[in-house]
Amino acid sequence: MSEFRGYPADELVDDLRLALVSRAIDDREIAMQKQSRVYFQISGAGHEAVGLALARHLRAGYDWFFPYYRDQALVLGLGVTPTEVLLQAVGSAADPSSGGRQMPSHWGHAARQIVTQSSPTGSQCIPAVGCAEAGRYLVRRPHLTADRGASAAHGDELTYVSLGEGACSEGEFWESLNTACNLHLPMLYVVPDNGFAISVPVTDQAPAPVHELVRGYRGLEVHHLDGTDYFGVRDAAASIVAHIRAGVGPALIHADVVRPYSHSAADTQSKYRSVEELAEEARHDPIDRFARDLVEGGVLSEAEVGALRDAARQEVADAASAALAAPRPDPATIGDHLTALPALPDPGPPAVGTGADDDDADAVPLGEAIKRTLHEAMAADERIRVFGEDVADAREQVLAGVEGKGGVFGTTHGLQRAFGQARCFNTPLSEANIIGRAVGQGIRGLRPAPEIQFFDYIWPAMTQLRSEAATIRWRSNGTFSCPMVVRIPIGGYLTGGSIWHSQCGESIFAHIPGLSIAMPSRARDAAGLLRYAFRCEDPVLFLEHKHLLRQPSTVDPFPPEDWVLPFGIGDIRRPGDDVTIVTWGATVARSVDAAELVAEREGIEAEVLDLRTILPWDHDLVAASAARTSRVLVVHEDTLTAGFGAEVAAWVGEHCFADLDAPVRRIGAADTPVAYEPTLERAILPQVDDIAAALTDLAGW
Ligand SMILES: Cc1ncc(C[n+]2csc(CCOP(=O)(O)OP(=O)(O)O)c2C)c(N)n1
Ligand SMILES: [Mg+2]
Repeated sequence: MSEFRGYPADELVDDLRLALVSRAIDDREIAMQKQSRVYFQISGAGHEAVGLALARHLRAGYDWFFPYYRDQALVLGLGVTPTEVLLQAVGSAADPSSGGRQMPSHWGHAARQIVTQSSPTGSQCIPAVGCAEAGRYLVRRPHLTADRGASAAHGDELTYVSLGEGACSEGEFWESLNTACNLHLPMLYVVPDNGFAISVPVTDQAPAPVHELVRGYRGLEVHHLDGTDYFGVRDAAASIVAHIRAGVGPALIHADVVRPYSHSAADTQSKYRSVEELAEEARHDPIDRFARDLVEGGVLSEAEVGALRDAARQEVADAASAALAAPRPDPATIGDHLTALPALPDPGPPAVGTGADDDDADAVPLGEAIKRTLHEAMAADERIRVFGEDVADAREQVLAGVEGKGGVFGTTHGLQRAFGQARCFNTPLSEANIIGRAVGQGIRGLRPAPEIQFFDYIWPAMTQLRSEAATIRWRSNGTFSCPMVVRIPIGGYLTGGSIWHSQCGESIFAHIPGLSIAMPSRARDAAGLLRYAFRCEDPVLFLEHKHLLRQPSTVDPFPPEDWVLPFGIGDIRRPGDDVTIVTWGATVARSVDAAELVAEREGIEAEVLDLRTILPWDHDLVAASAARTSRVLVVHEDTLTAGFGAEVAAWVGEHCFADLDAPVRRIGAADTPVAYEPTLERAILPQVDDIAAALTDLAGW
């Protein structure tokens, strides 16, 4: 028989074969885990039919994929081999998805555009949105693919994302739907519903099935399917996928499936599911049903199904042997692929001058320097897109008659007017949405520049920053990266800023491998560092101190366009031989003032070092200064306990001990939030007098 139910018989047989291979991989991994040759296991059992039926409508290396860990059959359908799957399970260096860094079933395959997967349930949804919108942007700008290394885009490509019914309780799923529907993005959401999230039944997740819950999302095509029925899914998916490829908008498939195996190797489902329930579920196994359909339809005999099953087991056994024989990762490589910062020389001071110069017609404060640099960078590189809350100027229909908003601090003013709404646009009020979309766009080779309106409100984006953006290069063993320049107004000294508009907290991000963090204190450096940030292939947090945006202490001649300041190069803001102050951000000017005060009052000459970037930071500059002064004071605005000063102090203690004549001192904010009333704010944040007193004390040792 050459055809059955409208499909070529060889395709059907091949899909049954892949389903059996997928199940055989689960069984083999479980056995290998018992032998300690695999260190974790999570199965795709019960989800095979839906994955393979969908794979027939999807195109590896053309569409983009953000799968869930139970999508083993789907990725096999997309051409990932059993050996590749098992290379990850055994943790081999040859594992194409992570080189032994990620646990099994964390898919990733660059050539097939299967994007490296993380573990937080639901966090894949918003990057998938970013990927889809990047495709729309790139298909209109093919020169960015040809000349700038962005990924190729196709007018009818789609982005696949899947998640379990349990993960649908995560807010990021809903935040992603907002944008998928609002922008009519070509996205296929697949929710295989096996009734459980580990042991939690779906009835504990939500008041209604997900296909009912999403009804308010205008423009979302919603389907509820039996995910154990290969033919039903394959039939329905034809028109669903055609709808998406036609550009009409996103679709969601809610597919009922089963979970014949426990959640993972760490779970025993007989602890919370009855014998009868499990037996009933076994009767709905999608592979048995598929095989039965093919036998009843005369495509295969029972014996042929048996032979396919045996062959699948043998193929997987051979793949397991190959995986076990493959090379182990080298512990010396653990630090590879964290970031790949471009190597550029220290440019020294710019030719136009180095100090504050209010008379210079081209002298600008920090905020203006950032704004100008954004204009300059966007004019030079069409991959850059600026987005966030309030960053646009105004609706296009009123733009000609109004001044334009351009951010709550005016830093992005005029970008929409100059470059159009495709390049500078507002987002929903959702920080995870902002950063997650940047992740997806960065993966496609764009240079997203998302803005978080206030550092105080960055926390909803923490999963996207820490678990997605910062880990993508490392977890994919260098196969994927997600460049982005996240601009974030930060800090206090605002007189009235209070808890919710004064937070610092850069130390929290300094604890995240994979990020870079810049925190300039003057206009010149802001321009040079921002230019460098846009040359980076990895996520950068660009911290713009709110108090400094218009401060005279930050004013510099605007440096020429080729003055690019690499990260990790500190600056001597005031030379001195008696005490070294290590600082950054808003406490640089306060430290310089304190140094002047004690110089005049007591003849103590303090050297003030501005780190300018804290990840990476300039160890050499600090060590050289400490060797001369023998006394080190670290000053920062962030709260004292576990502030970044603790890191600097510990490093100096460890590496410069022989040079020191006094203990390393630290000054930071009181370990409290920042208060609203000005005398309270002053008492909480480090002041010039606090720094001066510490200098006097240190110089006396
Ligand atoms: C944010 C987050 N919380 C918790 C976990 C631990 N965890 C892993 S899988 C899982 C259940 C997911 O259930 P569901 O989405 O229904 O997918 P299924 O395993 O049933 O396919 C949980 C709680 C996680 N990985 N991420
Ligand atoms: Mg589930």
